[in-house]
Amino acid sequence: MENTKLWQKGIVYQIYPRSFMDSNNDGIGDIQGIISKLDYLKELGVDVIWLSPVYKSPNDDNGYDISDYLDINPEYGTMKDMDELIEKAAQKGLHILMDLVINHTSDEHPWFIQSQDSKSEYRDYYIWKKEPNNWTGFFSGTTWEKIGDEYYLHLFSKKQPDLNWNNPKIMDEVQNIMNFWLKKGIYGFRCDVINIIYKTSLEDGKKSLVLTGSEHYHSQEGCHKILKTLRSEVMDHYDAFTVGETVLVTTKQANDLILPERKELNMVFAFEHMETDQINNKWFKTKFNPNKFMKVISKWQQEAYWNANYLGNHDQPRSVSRYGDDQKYHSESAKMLATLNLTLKGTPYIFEGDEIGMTNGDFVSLDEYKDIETHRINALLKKMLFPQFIRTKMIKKTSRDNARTPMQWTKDGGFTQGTPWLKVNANTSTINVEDNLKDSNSIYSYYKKLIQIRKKSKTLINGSFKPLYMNKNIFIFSRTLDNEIVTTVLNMSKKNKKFPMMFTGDILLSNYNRKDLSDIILKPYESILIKKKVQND
Ligand code: ISL
Ligand code: CA
Repeated sequence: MENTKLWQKGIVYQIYPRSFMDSNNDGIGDIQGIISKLDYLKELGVDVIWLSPVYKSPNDDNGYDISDYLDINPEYGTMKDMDELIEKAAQKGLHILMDLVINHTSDEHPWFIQSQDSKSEYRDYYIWKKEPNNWTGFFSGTTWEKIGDEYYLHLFSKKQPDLNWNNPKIMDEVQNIMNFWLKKGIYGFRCDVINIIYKTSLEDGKKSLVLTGSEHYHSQEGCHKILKTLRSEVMDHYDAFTVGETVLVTTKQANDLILPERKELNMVFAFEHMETDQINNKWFKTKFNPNKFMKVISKWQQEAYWNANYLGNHDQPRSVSRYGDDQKYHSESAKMLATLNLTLKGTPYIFEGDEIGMTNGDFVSLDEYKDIETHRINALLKKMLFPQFIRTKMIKKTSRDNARTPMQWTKDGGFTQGTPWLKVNANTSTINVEDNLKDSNSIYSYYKKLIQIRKKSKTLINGSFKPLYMNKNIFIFSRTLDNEIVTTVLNMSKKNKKFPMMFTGDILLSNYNRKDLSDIILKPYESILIKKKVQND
């Protein structure tokens, strides 16, 4: 416990700046808005704030298309505001984790503008080719855009040209960016799609329904070399950490990135548990199957050296809508999911609004969505002759805008006095921070208690993980350290369920305020946390 780092035992809270709090009523969240809510975050028990990009950007992908890494998007504020945020956070014992997007820049970055001249020294900052290959992108469709007589690669939108990491100058540029921010006292980086930044070859890929060509850039040796250099040349000189966003990784590929002896990243966000309710890609969702889900979670708990535990983020539907019940058992299932996420082994990540059980958006028509990925997918499905009512249904379930609706502070919203950039969910009238703060039985109050329990528990921070039961939508696992066992019991369904095992011990927390373990029925979405001391024989 003594030598456990803050990034292992702390609670990380992700803020999507555009949607968190608007201080100047232009309908867009901003840095001063975040500053005004630092006490709220401290009170919840947050230690680290992961800030989705606030750098200068044309907002084609809401900031994941950066045009100046060393300046702030004026919609969010100024560098002075950013310095104030870092300083005021530090005064409150909060740390800032920045989002580092180094697979690509915006096409409005000066590097790319100059790179369009084939004779420019910046030409090789990007990947240009006479003829496109057959790779397909993350937002569907082609990954090559023609300027002049050559094409440039973009695995995401055409306004997000991929950087050429075969060019050593990129390493210098990125180290400069990282040092600039670390010298300001930030606590590290969430590294966007970090395991696809090195392209070993531009050969055609094996035809596949999803990401043709990924075998040429996914988890390549060249990427490991880059990460080792960034670690030794930059990160190791600061009290800071990195969490990689690593699409499509296995536990082995994750360990190759995070084992201490690899000296690359400290942890990674995996996606396997996010892909249990889909057929080959996220737009074709299947009915959520808790048994499948818990088996994947349990595998990662036992095989990955360390886990970044999360149930949602700015790219995923809201976890209570997807894995719980945002209607009848809204409160119970939100608390059950919190208990899952905050008692697993690894660093817990909470996405803004999950602490009050915010749900998927209440979008009605397709033109209410703002996300570029959603519009690209809609256009593709339309071309594939999917009728509008099917497209609307698919997008309603999966669009990233579900997670990007403005934070619900009060009954009438409280995010802005202006017109919000994205529609505020009408259920803010009943799901909002103001009401949650006043109610000792609210989802927020449960999160707060759970965070306090976790932060005080060496067993939950450092204990081993052991699955005890994973069947019939019931997930039971234990965490053990020395002579203490903490057991998590979760009914991940809306049905009453018979306890499949007998337990004794002290109830640390229950989302039904259960007083003892004699009643052998688990209620819908019931979660129980039980602590027991065992005599070491
Ligand atoms: O949407 C997704 C979740 O299933 C992924 O395909 C996601 O686009 C992918 O994980 C990469 O996400 C990251 O990089 C993108 C950006 O749009 C996402 O917001 C960011 O999280 C490009 O920078
Ligand atoms: Ca604003």
